Amino acid sequence: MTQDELKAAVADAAINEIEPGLEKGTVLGIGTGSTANLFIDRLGPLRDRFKGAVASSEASAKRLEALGIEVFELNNVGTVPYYIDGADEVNAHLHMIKGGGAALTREKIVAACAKRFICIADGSKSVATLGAFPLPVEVIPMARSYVARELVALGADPVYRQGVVTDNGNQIIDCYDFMIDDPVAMEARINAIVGVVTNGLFAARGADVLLLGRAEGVERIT
Ligand code: ABF
Repeated sequence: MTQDELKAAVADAAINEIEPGLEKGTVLGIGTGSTANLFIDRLGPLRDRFKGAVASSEASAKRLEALGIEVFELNNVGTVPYYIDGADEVNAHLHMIKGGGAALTREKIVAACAKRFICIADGSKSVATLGAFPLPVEVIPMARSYVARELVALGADPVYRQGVVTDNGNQIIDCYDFMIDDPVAMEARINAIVGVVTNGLFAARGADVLLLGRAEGVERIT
């Protein structure tokens, strides 16, 4: 199977996971990226079965609206029963690196408001130790150099992601050569640097369910 076919398989599996719980008043939390896009596309035909969605990016909001799915502001919704999103890497504890698409902060906020986080990923995203994928850190622009120096002190090789402005008007630093043995501690440590908005470690609040696409089928890990 190709990577795209594996992504499609986990998007189907996520629909199966949430469909029994859909009610007229349900507002879903929806992520960002190519795997999340395949999930969004499958929600279109179900749009009359639930109320709408909260999106973790402007791009996902547009895609949802194009399918006739109403997009709500998180502040007007409170909690969502499910947050469905992809990942750049995921380990056996369902800790993740996210933010390759620069949407990490909104993703983390919607995830924080979700009763269940369903991570959908093809098998290539499964790793023993997080960090081969460069860890994104969203920073307030004027703090970029300071934060980069602090990241060097933590052992990372920080690289400014040129030309990228987040939906929040901030910048992204990617941390290379940074294998992460304790994702919960490192997430907190990086977030404590002044000028960091958030980092792409999703460990303090990891996923509750991982739907992992493998050639032999979709593995469901909790
Ligand atoms: C979002 O999309 C991000 O957190 C992650 O960076 C990315 C995964 O993208 P894809 O599904 O395209 O691999 O979930």
